Amino acid sequence: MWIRGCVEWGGPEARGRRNRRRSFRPQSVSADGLLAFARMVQTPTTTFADFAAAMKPRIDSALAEYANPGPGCPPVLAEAIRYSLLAPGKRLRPLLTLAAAEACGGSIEAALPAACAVEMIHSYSLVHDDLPAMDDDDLRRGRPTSHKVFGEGMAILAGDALLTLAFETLACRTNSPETAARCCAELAVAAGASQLVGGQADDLAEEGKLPGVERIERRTVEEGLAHLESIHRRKTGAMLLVSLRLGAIVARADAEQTAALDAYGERLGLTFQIMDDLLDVGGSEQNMGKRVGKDAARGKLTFPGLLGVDESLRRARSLTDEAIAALAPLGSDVEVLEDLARYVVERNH
Ligand code: GRG
Repeated sequence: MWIRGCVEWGGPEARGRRNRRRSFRPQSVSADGLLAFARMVQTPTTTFADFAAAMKPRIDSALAEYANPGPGCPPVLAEAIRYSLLAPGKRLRPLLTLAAAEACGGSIEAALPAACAVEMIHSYSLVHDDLPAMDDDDLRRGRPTSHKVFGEGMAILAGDALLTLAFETLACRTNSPETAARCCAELAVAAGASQLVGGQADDLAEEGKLPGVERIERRTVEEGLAHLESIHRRKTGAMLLVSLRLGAIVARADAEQTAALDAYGERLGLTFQIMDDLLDVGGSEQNMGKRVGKDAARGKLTFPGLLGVDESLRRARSLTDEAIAALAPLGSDVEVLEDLARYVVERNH
């Protein structure tokens, strides 16, 4: 099962899409659409909320325990690593790992190192994404970004250390060497050049931030959508999907269970990104803990920009229904994953 995943994810999806300019116009968003969106994001869910409330302290204390570099690590580097990793994030990816492990009959305890490893990669990607050379942000998780506090050089190094710490955590703390090796291989592909990093590169190219790489000209909404989905399947979706797959590996899930989680994860990833785009339009900086309204200001390729708020919401809801339906082969132990999918489409941060 994991080999199938590696082959699929390793495809050269990103190649050959550069060197042209894009030319669609972002849509403006209607006040009614924004109002419906604002009403919707106020509805909290319970089952996932209970699971998250119980699991987040365990995730946070495991992260704090694992992120203790040895004596060779300069104190300020250790501080920068812990500053970003232990900042108050939603912990969505580790929660996915734990919920997937549980849905496949595995134990939370055994899945904790894998859950922390995905959060480490996620944190590194946020630290690097916030740098001036990338998204250039000064606020993340309600706090000044790493480079604002520690300087650019130290923020880059903290990100590098988090990336390698993820693999050290998997290799040294997972129960069996075989499970550790499978998890490392899956995570390396998801975080690598064809997925997370490749999606980020195409996203930066889209914004004209990679000198020498021209933006692609897309004449139709369909072309824009296909490119947008391709970016987000890699940049955002791959890490959500691998979070589920690591839970499945640790729980020794069978092929049918893994396929169900894949189908769920692919839809969840796209929904997450649509909502992220919508929250950039209609969310609040206080709830999000980061700047909002940046996408429209930059004329960025986004779902609400291409489809409008109403159609983006309709798609997110329909993908959520599909994600929940995809869980059927897993049987009855899927309430948390079902509710998590609803949370993603209802979230306000
Ligand atoms: C630097 C290789 C590299 C990749 C960066 C993470 C990322 C790729 C970009 C961040 C920009 C962004 C807003 C992406 C959209 C989806 C996303 C990853 C949002 C942040 O994840 P949350 O909402 O954050 O789960 P918390 O802080 O709650 O963990």
